[in-house]
Amino acid sequence: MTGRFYVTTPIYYVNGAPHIGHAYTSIAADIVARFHRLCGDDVFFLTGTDEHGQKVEQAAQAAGEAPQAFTDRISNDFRAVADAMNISYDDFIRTTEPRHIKGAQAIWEKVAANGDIYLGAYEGWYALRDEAFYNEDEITTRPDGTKVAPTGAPVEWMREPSYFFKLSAYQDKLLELYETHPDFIGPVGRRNEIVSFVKQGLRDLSISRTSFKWGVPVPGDADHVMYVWFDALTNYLTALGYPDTNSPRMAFWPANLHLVGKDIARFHTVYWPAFLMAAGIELPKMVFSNGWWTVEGEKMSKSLGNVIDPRDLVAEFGLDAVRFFLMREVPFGGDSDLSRRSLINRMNVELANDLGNLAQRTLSLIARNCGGLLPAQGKHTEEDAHLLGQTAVLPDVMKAQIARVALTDALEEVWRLIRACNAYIDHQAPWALKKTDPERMADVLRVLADALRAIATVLQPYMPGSMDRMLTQLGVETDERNFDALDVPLPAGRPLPKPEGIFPRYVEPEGEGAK
Ligand code: ME8
Repeated sequence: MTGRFYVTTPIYYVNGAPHIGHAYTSIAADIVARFHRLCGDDVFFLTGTDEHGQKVEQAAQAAGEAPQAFTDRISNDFRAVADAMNISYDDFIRTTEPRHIKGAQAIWEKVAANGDIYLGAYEGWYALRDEAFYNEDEITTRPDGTKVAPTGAPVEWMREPSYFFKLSAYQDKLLELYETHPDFIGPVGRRNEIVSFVKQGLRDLSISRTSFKWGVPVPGDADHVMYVWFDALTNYLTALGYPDTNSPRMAFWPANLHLVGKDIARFHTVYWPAFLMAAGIELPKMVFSNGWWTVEGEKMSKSLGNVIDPRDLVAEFGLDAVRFFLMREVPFGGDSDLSRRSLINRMNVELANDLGNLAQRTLSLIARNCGGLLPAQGKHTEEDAHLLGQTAVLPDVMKAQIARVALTDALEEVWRLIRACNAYIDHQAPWALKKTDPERMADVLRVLADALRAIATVLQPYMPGSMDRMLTQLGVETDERNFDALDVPLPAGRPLPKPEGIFPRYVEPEGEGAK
């Protein structure tokens, strides 16, 4: 069954340069989007940049630029990274765009009309770095007297007039949501964390600021700008054309999947659904959070100088190897470490050896021994049938994994089949059959070509460029590359192009072996 599918990435703050962590969430969302397109779904895939708030205002000041010029520049860089990583977004929203500002204000007005916004004064511990207030019991004092939030960000006592959102009124409704929609928060560890956070009680949320100007003006009160999270979260609706309910894109609401980092799960699973309930708008189906990357065992930070620009990794290792590594290294949802050694190891073992060699061996035997023409499907032995059976169920097995955002488990399923193919080719030894039983050799090669076609088809979302090349070498036309097409065997005798290696082994440049 096909349908609509709406998937989003967080919109990234423009107060710093894009790095591998941002690219990670975007690649994951891209895989989900591409996967659904292959299934025949009508997909809308949104990414963008979050451009308001005091942090951005200060970053612009530090760079000696006007805020809009500053955000234009950094936002363009985020877009360039998305393009460099082959992220197939359908729209790129910027929160400084008029369409967003108008929509964010409309949502505010809806929430206000529901009686859930009131004017008060805010006093509390505020961490500028996190753009968040913290409770007294969350604050610790360092030996030098600085008070810090659990994130390590310094906090200061703030008092200012502020509009509040009646979050406290939504505690029970949120708990009911988590209870009745167990898939709303993933993975399950994060879900438990959020449930116990909400059970501890929710306080009303300050949602406006008067201390700076770089934000969306609060409708009807020009002294206030919206708290950046109220503004930012609404992007998922404003990009669809909200409040214009006639906008064709509005058909994509509610979103099927918000992919976010674990650091912002709370904003998406507590505040966002509460705002939507207050505005009388349907809730997204799922918020799934990914873990965090460290680099060679260390937290990425400007002061350590280990912040990785994904473009540098791509320049050295190639785009698809990087996309593959990021999804393969650790079960999606968990924390992970980016280590050069591990990346090279996976490139050489899993891409070059397991998959690359399998394709190369099969295709070069077809080129050499079958005149470069795809052999016909032959009589199947028990072993053939077993491998082809495993091949036939692969798309459905993957669909089930992708539905629960198990992006790494899905890859593991593909590698299980790749390993089975390698065992099969070694056992059948088609190279030895050329003299003894050429008919059987052709049958074996066709079984492998069919398995490889399925493998390359389902791997397209992960490694679009390389799988495009592999499918071309397997003689698969562009309109034969979706999941439905797998049910139709390729005609025998189709000429295949000359095989060329797809995944070269990575060899350390001279003198760098010890790195
Ligand atoms: O939070 N490992 O923007 P942001 C993995 N503007 N993922 C990482 C990461 C790391 N080391 N570092 C960042 C914001 N990320 C808000 C979002 S949404 C309405 C507003 C990823 O630029 C991860 O997905 O700080 C995280 O949630 C996101 O980048 C935060 O990006």
